[in-house]
Amino acid sequence: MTKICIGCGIKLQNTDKEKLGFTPDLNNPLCMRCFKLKNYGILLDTGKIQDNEKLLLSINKKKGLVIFLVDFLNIYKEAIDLFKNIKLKKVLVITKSDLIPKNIQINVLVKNIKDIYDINEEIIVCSAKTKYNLNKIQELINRESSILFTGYTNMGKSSLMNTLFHSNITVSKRKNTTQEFIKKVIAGQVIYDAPGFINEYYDNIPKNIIKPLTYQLKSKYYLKIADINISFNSDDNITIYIDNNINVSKRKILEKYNYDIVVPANYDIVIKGLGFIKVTKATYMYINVNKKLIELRPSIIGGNYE
Ligand SMILES: Nc1nc2c(ncn2[C@@H]2O[C@H](COP(=O)(O)OP(=O)(O)OP(=O)(O)O)[C@@H](O)[C@H]2O)c(=O)[nH]1
Ligand SMILES: [Mg+2]
Repeated sequence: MTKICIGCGIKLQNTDKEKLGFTPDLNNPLCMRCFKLKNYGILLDTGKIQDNEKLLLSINKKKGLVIFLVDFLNIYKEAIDLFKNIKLKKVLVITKSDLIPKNIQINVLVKNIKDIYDINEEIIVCSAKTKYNLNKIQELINRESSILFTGYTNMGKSSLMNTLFHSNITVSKRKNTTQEFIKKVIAGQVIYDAPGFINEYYDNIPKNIIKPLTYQLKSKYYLKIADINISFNSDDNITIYIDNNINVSKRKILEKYNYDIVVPANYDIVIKGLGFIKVTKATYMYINVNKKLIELRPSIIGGNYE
């Protein structure tokens, strides 16, 4: 009988150390990759890279309710488009609510996201870590015979599965942790954890609540955020929502940039995978990252929508 790794869903094998699914003993519940990831945080192998199109097709072939996860810092058009491309009954879950700054009103945030991205489905904000609102997720689940958790990699699908169903799926800050669909049958109910969709954006997982950083910018200054240089042509207060472990510094005179764009008042500049910057006054922005990594949107934090 085929044995499956309980950590990532891959087929176990004891013949080739170099290949995925290896374990020296087929009686082990975990493949070597999960064993090392879980116990030592060591990544032996990046794992199978998912094909987003195929993944979407297999999800759309399933039945029941889809729970699509996205965290507060990773809300951007591609993620929402992916959600919209799911043909089954679905809810959008904003996870890791423990990271959301205290000044943000959750109901305002949800309303803004619905309006800006034109979402008709229910949105639930929750945290696997603090268990905030997990009762709401549980209520939805109780009404269904089949449930599937999906979303981009690292959004916390497996963490939520583990908290809700006391399962032992491998969770890590590395991309692609879950390798295959993991099926659980609990009291006749079928529950799937899915491998994450992949992207090539920044990859950052904050550990603690985000403290917004406000800067009073003068046009001759620029900000260095991780490896990103960004400057504006107006004097304004901007607020940055990113992991507070990322270095942010104010510097003089921006030498190089490769993208410039007009940013309307009360807009967010989303840096995909990292977070976003809210500007209050209309401005011109100069930035040294690839255009693909940037999205502009009306601010999800108050602003016009307050
Ligand atoms: N602060 C916080 N971190 C969380 C929460 N849920 C998950 N995480 C962290 O997010 C990271 C990714 O979690 P996973 O559960 O492995 O994410 P996944 O969506 O299953 O990822 P893939 O299997 O790669 O698709 C880990 O570092 C978790 O500790 C949460 O509610 N709060
Ligand atoms: Mg997972």
